[in-house]
Amino acid sequence: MTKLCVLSFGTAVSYAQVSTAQDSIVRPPVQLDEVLVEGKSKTDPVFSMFKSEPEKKVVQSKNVADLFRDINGFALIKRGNYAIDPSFRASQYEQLNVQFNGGTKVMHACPNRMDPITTHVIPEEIERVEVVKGPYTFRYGPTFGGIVNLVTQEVERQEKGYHGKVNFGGENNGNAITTFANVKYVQEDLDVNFNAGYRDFGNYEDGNGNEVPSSFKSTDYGVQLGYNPNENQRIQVGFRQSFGRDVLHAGLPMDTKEDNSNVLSLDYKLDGLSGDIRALSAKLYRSKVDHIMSNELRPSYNSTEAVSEVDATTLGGRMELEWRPVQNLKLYTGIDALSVGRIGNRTRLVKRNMNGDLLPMPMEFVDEVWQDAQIDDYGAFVEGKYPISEKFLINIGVRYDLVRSKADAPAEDFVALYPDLEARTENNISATASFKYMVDSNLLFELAFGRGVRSANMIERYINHFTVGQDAYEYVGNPYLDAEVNNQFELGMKANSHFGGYVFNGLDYGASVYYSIYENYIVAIIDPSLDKKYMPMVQPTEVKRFANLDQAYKTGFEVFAQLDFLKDFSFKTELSYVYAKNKDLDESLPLTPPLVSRFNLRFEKEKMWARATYTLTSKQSDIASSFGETETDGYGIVDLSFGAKPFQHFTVGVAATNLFDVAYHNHLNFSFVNQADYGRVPINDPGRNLTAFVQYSF
Ligand SMILES: [Cu+2]
Repeated sequence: MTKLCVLSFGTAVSYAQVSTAQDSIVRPPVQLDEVLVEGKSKTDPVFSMFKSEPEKKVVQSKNVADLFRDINGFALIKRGNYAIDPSFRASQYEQLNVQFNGGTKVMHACPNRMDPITTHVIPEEIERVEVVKGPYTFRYGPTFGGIVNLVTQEVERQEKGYHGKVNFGGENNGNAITTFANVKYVQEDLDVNFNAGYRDFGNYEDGNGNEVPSSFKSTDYGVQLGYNPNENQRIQVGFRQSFGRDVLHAGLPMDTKEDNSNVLSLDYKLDGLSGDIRALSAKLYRSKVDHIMSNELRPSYNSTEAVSEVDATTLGGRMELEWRPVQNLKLYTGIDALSVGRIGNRTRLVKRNMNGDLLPMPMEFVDEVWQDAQIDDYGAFVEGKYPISEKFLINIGVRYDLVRSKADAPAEDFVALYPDLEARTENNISATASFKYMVDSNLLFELAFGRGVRSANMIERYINHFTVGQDAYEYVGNPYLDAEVNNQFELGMKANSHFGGYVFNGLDYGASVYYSIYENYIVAIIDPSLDKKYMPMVQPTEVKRFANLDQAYKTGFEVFAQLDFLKDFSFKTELSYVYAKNKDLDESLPLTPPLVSRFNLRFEKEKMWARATYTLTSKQSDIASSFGETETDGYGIVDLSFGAKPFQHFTVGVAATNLFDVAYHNHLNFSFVNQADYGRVPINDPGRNLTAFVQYSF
């Protein structure tokens, strides 16, 4: 009898699937997992959002900054125009779980983060940016501050046959050019996708007409092969390479000569099962980054020639099962692994003594940059979604991480500092519970708690007297750091209403408020017991060591409202604010962005679209003085863009960013370092930039 019930239930479910599938005429192919599923608010994690770039409405070639610019709550950490890291609600770097396509990671090789994950992809390739705003799901790896999933083109969703596009972009500020080509061939059981791009950016000028050393060249390509053995399975292999050349970093002591990366990934999905197990997905990947940087073009080259050659190898994978143990309970169980190994040295040729006199014989020194460090994380997770009632959904998840860390080639002075240095194992437990209350299809309330745990990264553990911060201090790692913990609470709502037959057609609005209690927050603090290793006479003469804070927290909110009017127009306003406090030092936590308000007027028709944005960034006076931060003035920036489809297959676009040529810098920008023409002042952002873009697609 029980069996029969299961059977008839199974039939009912598959019947339901068939009837929904009929709407789209053919059954959609199996899709690989992403963090969010469009239009499935019942399965998406709580407090998630995505930004998709409808490629037919494009007006300019993208850069990494553009991927995040319009997402409320995001800010950018810039070391120049190339090495740009996203920051979300004052969480950054490894505090954010940044990945490609539901789990692939590319870890940087450079101790100065000249090569973050965002530099190893063609921005035009990114079709969608998915965000989970806190530690509210642990299916995609350990998550402290949130998940950022960069989704490249999903070929399996595309129409059958040959497709492709070619585009060219030009920018007047910095004489930048970008080119990109894509060809794909999609069949029922087989698909191929090929991308290639080349970008050449010159130095940009700020609003005062000063040139900022920021030029770079990058060449990228990627191939992806998909095979669907039957309608329930998909296998996908991807390989991509990226070559950065001659990258100038205004805010770092050296420049990139070469940065080569490659990523190989293998994905498998088995879907549509009808027993207790409904789906299986698996992923394996390997990425490698080789990085060479030098100070050849910098003032310090006169006294010391320095070249660093560093490599990072990342290996990882995940396997997940989706279960339906009882009716309506969606249970996910899985394991994952992430292993990062880095090697490399800095070679210094000292040509002058401390008084500036030429040495008769230059002296060569070799410094260990990474001390052959390795960090492995093995995780297991269980997460369940259950509708308590039609409108009330609960999600509970737990995750365990075993983190192994070691340094195979520690420097002598590092061993002297940490005599008992050996491999270390940490056990981390993360957990989350959240609720969604769907009052009706137009009103949603969300409530969540998440405890996200992050073990220290390799810089925080093993860096040995390098200037890796935004300030000029030498930093020393601490292999015994406790993992930092984010206990985040969040409450939010989203609503929309549509009115027909009026001037105003619709109103969307939403807000969320959060509070994070941090345990063992990791920052670098001046340690009087340490002596400076390199150039001990040059200020600052103190040394910083990474340490755990006792008490710290952050709190903040995001609000948005969008009004649609006259059918084709919309006006959107967004606000994001975060306040962070380091109670131990009675100051803000570093890298806390100021209040940002954005006003956006948009016109959109099938063959023509335009947009005006006014972004008002407030003054930031809540600063982390111990981090070398200074107050940053507020500023307002106007951007305009216009695009059209004059003929079939062709899209053209023009845009003006920073229309009024305002000279400004964001609070999170790095300062100039080791530059002939600049003292240690924050790097200004680009002044007015006029861009043009053409795209042919078929
Ligand atoms: Cu570097």
